[in-house]
Amino acid sequence: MRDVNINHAFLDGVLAGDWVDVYYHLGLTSRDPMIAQLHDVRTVVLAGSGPRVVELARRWSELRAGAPLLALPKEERFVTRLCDGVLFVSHGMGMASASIALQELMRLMFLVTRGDLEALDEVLWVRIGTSGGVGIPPGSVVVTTEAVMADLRPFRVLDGAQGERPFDGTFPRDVVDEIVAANGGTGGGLTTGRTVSGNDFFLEQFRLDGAVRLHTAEQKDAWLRWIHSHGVRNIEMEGAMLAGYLNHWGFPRFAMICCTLLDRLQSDQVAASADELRAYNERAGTALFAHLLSSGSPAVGLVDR
Ligand code: R2B
Ligand code: URA
Repeated sequence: MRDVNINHAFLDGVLAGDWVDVYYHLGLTSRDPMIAQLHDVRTVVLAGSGPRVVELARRWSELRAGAPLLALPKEERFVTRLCDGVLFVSHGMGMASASIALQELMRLMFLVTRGDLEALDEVLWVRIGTSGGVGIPPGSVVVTTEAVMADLRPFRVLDGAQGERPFDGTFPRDVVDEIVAANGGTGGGLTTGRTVSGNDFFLEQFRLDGAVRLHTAEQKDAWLRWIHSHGVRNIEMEGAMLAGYLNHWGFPRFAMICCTLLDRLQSDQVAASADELRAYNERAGTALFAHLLSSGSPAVGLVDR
């Protein structure tokens, strides 16, 4: 961990019990009795939608001999399921929403590990998502090596009048390789590549079908070919921030696994049928579970059965 970047000024007082941390959007506080249930969590799985979190957790429970499922009561913003050492949390759409979930979860993981840097080093974070593919068939699964914004520069936040603060969007290569290995290598619909994280589904992804349209078909085509020539294989809306904040604290183990719903070189509209979408979504989860069940996963073995 990069201890110097952890907000000790606030978080140490929470650990000491000097003040309470309110994880407002998760509907939990650092003094909630529910915290005791979270001490074994070493894997946090993030996904955009609540129903997808429920489905992922249900599948994980099935794979773990029917391990019990627990939920945080507040579901207004983010849906949460806890099952056998894995905390599943929805994060909504876009970096603004996902950054709220992530920051509250980083604080929560600091609390449940009692600020133990070695325990924090063990935590695996994985976002399971959907995306638009770039030059690969719909239904492909992309394991991200680096996430950048639409200009191929890293995620950054506005620092008032001081300009921008950039964050490192690289994903740990060893985790990428472990996921690929657990899934029998690349090919067969699984690939690695860079990912663009747009701040908008339409404009920053160069769609021509938004209510507001900025680009011509030629500009869209040129952008897609430009990002493809720089190794980008898919486009989504959270990865660059996710990697940026996790790298800031120095977490060594995190990944993003996204299925593609369409090939953006072919179309803008997501026209796949409900059955196709379900099958595509399932593939990213299957790739995650293959990894979690492969040896060395921190989640497995916490509960003996
Ligand atoms: C992928 O899909 C969502 C938009 O449809 C967004 O959350 C993302 O990253
Ligand atoms: N999610 C995105 O952000 N873009 C797509 O094209 C599909 C899913």
